[in-house]
Amino acid sequence: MTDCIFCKIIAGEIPSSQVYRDEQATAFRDINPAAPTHILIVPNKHLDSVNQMEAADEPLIGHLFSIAKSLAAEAGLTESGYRLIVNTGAGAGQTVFHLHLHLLGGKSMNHLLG
Ligand code: DGP
Repeated sequence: MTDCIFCKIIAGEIPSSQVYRDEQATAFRDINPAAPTHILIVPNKHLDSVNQMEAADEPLIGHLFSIAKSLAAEAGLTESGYRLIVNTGAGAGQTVFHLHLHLLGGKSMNHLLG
């Protein structure tokens, strides 16, 4: 999508602190980190949100979680813990409408969501 900021990051048109890339997905550091480790893991193909995913996207979405697991391990978070968040819809706090998985860790987090 031409007006999607994450599509532009994936295309290299907007700089980002990229930490992972493969044929299906890209991961980069959040511009406004909410924790010492705050990485966004995004599919390279545009999906507005989970609402737009179809059954055929299940392997892709699962792949995002596998990347999150690996990046969490690289960041030393496997034992200390980390949080994965997928905001879906403006009412849930989604501000960028390109599906993304937040990987947050490196600080103590409360059980309840804010
Ligand atoms: P959400 O609220 O779930 O849609 O999260 C969107 C996140 O995207 C938010 O934490 C800030 C981040 N973000 C927005 N614009 C940019 C950008 O241009 N670069 C990077 N690296 N992150 C961005």
